[in-house]
Amino acid sequence: MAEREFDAIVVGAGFSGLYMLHKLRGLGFTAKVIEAADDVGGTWYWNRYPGARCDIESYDYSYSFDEDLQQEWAWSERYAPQPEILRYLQHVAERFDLRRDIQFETRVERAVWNDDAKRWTIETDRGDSFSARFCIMGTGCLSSFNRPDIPGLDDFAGPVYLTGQWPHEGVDFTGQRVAVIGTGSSSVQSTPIIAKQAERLTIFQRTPNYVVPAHNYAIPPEEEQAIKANYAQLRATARESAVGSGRILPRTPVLATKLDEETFRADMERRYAVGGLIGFTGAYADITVDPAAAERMEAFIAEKIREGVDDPETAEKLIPRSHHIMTKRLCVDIGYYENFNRDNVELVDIKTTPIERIEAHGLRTSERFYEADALVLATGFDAMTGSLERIEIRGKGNQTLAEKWAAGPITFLGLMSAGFPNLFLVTGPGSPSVLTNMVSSIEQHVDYIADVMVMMRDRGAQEFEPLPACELAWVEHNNSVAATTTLPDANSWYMGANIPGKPRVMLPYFGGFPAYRNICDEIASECYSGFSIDGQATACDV
Ligand code: NA7
Repeated sequence: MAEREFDAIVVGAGFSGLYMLHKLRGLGFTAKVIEAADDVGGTWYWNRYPGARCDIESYDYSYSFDEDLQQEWAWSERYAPQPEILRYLQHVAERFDLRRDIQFETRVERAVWNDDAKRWTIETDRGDSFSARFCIMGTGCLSSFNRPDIPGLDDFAGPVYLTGQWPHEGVDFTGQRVAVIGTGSSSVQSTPIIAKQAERLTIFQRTPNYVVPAHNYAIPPEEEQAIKANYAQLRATARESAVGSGRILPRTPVLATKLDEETFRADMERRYAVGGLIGFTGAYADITVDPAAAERMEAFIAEKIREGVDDPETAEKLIPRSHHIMTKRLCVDIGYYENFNRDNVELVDIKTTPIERIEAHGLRTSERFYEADALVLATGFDAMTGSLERIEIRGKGNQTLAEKWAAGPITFLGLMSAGFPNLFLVTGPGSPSVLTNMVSSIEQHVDYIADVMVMMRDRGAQEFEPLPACELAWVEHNNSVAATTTLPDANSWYMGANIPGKPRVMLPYFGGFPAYRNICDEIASECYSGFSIDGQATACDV
């Protein structure tokens, strides 16, 4: 079969793939994006469950690369709902005429490195074969859905909905008894809306999460104008923020453990009033390193739960006890706790009374049977590595990426893996990605990848990859940074602990966005030290 040739094949047409395509075109590279869905959007195409919205503020969670775009686009709410983010990405695709280089409804099945030609051959489920010097994975960090292996799941007679693959026509739960499994962000966002429709809603909780209020609102014109007048400042703040956000509430300069009770409470109330990730992330320097600091914050949240939930038994079930705050991603809610005050909502603690089996008309726990007409799985994702390992990516020596990563992902900077030349991972494992505003991280990676490609073109080089010793040093550095925190103790998707059999390693880099960016920039300024070009460790000879 004739191969179609490009400088780059980009996999995925979400935030990463769209910007990558635009960037490459601007630099004179030929590129094609392959996308499994029938439209752009990535995460925001698939996650259409009721209440789906971003937990980063809308003016932050948007591209910064084009001044006219950021000035012209108006976000309606503090936290943009999924349909609006999808419309934004559709607008971007049209504005920059991106669709003509995107092949939709096509899944990349295989990417094989040809060491003679120094090119990738990329094959799809439609029988296409593309040849490209570079293969760029914009496959997303939370895109491989985790369908849990619960006995009897296939016996359920009613519809089974996955939050991450929600039907595009929507779902009407009116008059139905609905069971939801999972209590992460997707459940926290969707269940208050499902409860308003359903006759009965039963939420099956394995682990309660820390949930903070969104305090969402419609953005008034004065606020929009003020943000846009200072957009450059907001973006600069984002670049210097540990989590890549421009509107983060600054860190309290005193450790949580050192504040007297009155000051601590006042500070937490102030943060609670702001709400969202921006109110709490990085609030105190000791929060992720000293369990005593975390416990102070946790006690405050527990009080809020007890205040907000009428039934004391339900409130106690909702208070997290098995992990420290911030060791899993905080959930940002609109009406989650109040939802449990409704007569038609029930919480089942499946840690105490596990689901034994799913039957045709409901779920049987060790305690009793719960009838259900519809089942919602809000059970998360095989995060960061899942979508990469599901593609057969074969590098040098015919090794697959999944084989190389059998004991956990090995990358340099979360960008590349040795033995897989010219294969770039946008926000791959080992980069800060999911611990940041994803759009900030995506833009940083896309710009970096494009710079490498320009450098290669200028040098007439064909092959770029990390040195094995350097990537191992990076993995060690990532692990040692994580080891200074309480994060490795939690059964989180950051640790791969939500997927049975997945190696337990810290997936994102916890060193913070500015530190990470500085390391990347320093490496680039040293002619990409830590990488090899055409088989030679790099040297500043051009
Ligand atoms: P999450 O946050 O991974 O939540 C998944 C939930 O599903 C969580 O409560 C899990 O419990 C639960 N789960 C997973 N597998 C099972 C099984 N087998 N049985 C019972 N319960 C299960 O995914 P979300 O989609 O909500 O959010 C993902 C990210 O998207 C979020 O962090 C934001 O960044 C946006 P567990 O906690 O593992 O005990």
